[in-house]
Amino acid sequence: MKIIDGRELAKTIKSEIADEVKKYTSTGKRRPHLAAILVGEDPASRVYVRNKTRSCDKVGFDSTLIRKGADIQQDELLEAVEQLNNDSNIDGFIVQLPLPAHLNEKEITLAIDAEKDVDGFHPENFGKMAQGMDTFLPATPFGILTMLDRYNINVSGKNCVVLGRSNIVGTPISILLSRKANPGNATVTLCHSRTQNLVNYTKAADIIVIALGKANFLKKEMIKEGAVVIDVGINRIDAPELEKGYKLVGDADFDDLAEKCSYITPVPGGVGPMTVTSLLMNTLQAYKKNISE
Ligand code: L34
Repeated sequence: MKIIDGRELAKTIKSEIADEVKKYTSTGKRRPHLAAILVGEDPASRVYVRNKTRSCDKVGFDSTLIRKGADIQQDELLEAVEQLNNDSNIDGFIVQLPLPAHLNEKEITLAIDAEKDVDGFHPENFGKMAQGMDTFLPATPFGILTMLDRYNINVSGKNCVVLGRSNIVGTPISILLSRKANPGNATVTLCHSRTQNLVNYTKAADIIVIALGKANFLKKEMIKEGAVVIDVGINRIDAPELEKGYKLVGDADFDDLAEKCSYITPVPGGVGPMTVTSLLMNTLQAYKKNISE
């Protein structure tokens, strides 16, 4: 079994991004600029957004973090989005999800200027993605494609099973893996909570992408020998013996699967860091377009 080291790969790609940024800034161009809106105090979201702003520093981007209270009203949040849409210093921005339940996530996503939507969540960008047009790919799926690509894992013609149909992971990665592209050209099955006889699908899979949010769900009995396991889940489970009081585990039972799979992504240190890196890639793409206009 080989580990797909997302942390290491993220480092490599960040240094590539940093080199590219230097090429521009050394000729007097401004730096790329990413902004993030974080609503409320969700501990996981705070960590993710912090990782994003720190990574901006590392690659030579400017970053702006806009924090709003959990009780912010829809109108106010829409106004904050509008401000970023109109701010010509900002190349791209994100609204970290999930939002508190009283807010309308869909309306917020629609309000983001598609040209600044470095998450690739706006339906205009999602539609372009589905049709194979040039656009921002959603960060987590983009990170997964990059891992498969850089580890030379052959996807074409393979049976890929995606577990989970969220708008930000399961649905887009199933589209991307089946597209006529590289990596792509897979035969994809999208499984979800209503899927019957799930194990029949997972056992037939050459590549499994699991994004369910269920700690240690995937076990060795459920996969075939030599399968590739891409674990998107990040679950906090109680660990009173640790100072933090919790530890992170994926949706795949890493120790159980280790012997049987050919490749696996660890949690932490797998898909998560690649999500962050992919957001930087999208921001760099937006920046390049902006400075050439
Ligand atoms: N708008 N909301 C928007 N865009 C996104 O792309 C996201 N996503 C997902 C949740 N909400 C979002 C993220 O940023 C998931 N996600 C994300 C980002 C970073 C990490 C994980 C998920 C990450 O850095 N993970 C580390 C450890 C994190 C920890 O210590 O808790 C890892 O090694 O997996």
